[in-house]
Amino acid sequence: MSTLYPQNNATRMTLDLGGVWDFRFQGDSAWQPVAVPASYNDQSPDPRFRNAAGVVEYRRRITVPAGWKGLRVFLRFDGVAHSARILLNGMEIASHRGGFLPFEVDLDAHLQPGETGELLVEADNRISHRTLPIGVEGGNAFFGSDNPGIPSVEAGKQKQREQGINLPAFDFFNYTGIQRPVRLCAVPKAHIRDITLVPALSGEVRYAVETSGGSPADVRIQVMDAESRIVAIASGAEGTLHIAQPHLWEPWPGTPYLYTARVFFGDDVYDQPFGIREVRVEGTRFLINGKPFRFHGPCKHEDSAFHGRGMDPCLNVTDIGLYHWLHANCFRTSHYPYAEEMYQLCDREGIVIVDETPAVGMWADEDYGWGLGEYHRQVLQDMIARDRNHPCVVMWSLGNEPDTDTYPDRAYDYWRPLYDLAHQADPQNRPVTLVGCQNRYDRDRIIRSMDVVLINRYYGWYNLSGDLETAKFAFRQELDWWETQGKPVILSEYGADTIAGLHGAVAEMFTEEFQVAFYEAMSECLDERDFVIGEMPWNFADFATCQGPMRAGGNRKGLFTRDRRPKMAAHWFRKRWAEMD
Ligand code: BDP
Repeated sequence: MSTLYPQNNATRMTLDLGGVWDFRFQGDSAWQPVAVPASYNDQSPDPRFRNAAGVVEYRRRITVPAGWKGLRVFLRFDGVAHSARILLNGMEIASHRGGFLPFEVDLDAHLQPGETGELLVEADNRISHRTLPIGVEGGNAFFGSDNPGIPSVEAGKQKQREQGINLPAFDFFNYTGIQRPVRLCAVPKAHIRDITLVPALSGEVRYAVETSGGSPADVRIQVMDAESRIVAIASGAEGTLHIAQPHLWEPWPGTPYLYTARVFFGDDVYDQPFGIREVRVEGTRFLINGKPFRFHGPCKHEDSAFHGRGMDPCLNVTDIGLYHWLHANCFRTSHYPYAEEMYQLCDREGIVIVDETPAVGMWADEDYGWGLGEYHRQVLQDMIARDRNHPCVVMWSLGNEPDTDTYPDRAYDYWRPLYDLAHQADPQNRPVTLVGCQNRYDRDRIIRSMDVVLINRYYGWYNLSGDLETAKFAFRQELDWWETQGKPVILSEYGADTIAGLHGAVAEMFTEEFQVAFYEAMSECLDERDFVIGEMPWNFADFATCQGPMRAGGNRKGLFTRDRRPKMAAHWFRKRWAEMD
């Protein structure tokens, strides 16, 4: 399939199929309304919307415009979680595994211009040891110690398993459904399939264009600057463009200058935005355009009221506005690739992204024996293919917090080929990482072998709880060890659950004062170390999780509440990061 984001222009057309669709749980007879794109889970008070595991059905009618004769017509799904089967007039025409990356469904053989058909999308929200993210059956999935060994509790867990209950092995609500846009698209029969751009600071841009039909030699390409002036031209399917006195794409607060590569091929045309910037690791430095870059910005989730994980441009713009307000310059797409519109916005706004696969929950996978590898490779390749032209993406994350220390050699053998694959698959050869959880860092082999070491740490919260002086002592001890490794390190998660409005003259856990004290303590340790090149507090905003004894209405580690009101810690970071600009 083509990885190009759908475009409307002189030769390409898209019809947005967003709106209210018919919806039902498979096996039900009645249909009810559900909005697309959005997670369905919060759209009804019926508890099945939040809890049921299995297949749901979405239905609507689609008509291919009569004027689209002679074109290639297809559907483009930006993300259906976690897997989808697509039926037209009762016949299966496609299926797709994985909820966070796009897929296309060709309609040419099924629906002619002028014809109408019934489109049915089956979405399956079940998660297991064979999906990414990972699910487990029964018990208290994310919150480990659920009274193991007690006969009556074990009997209860067995009963849950028999009921097919599946629970996330990860700490965010298992939002699902048609969460991203669906479009009906038309492109010329002979068309541009793919565009790869590899810019260098000199202004040389290597390019490759993949085409379908026609003769690839007929490709022409024009680069336009931000004022739409043509600054370079070339022809042929592969080659090099030369831009004189190039403007660089710089992270915020610099200028994230964007060029557009306009590609012509027969009747087709496609505008691919790009930025000129280089990313490199040198010693313990992370260089963007040759200058040391310090990452500072909270990790995110795609999460909000009503929409769940649904793509919401208003929310994206609001969030990135708050990143500017915070003087933040980055985030990690914890714990899955986000909707493409967010990367477009970050290209434009100069916010740097660490792009992560949905490989989360693999702490339950300590022996790596479930045969996920092939699928994991596919997801990694698809993510890189989708996102490789974005200047905002500066690093790939293979996954979050797998178990890497129970069997360090097996973990190494599982993750190292993925690391190599990421380097091979990315024409820009960005640095690659795997995010490590708080484990036996002295036993683990794989995390320390990454280009940049990303570690999640909860000193003072999950361990040494509330005792920030000792937390600092312990964290410093670990940092002493990392210092001997000679790698750049980013603290990629650290945080404290905080109930907005809960205060205390003494800074105790869950108060806003404690959250500030926690970040003060951790920052003190970070600021002493040159090899620490970034800090990514957990999390930007409070977010929904599955139920559990440690989650009061979700995860409360946000610097902002779920409706994006700043807690004291947001103000604290705003001051700290303003000084780093
Ligand atoms: C880390 C996970 C993250 C959780 C966080 C927490 O990477 O997904 O939400 O802990 O417990 O282990 O708040």
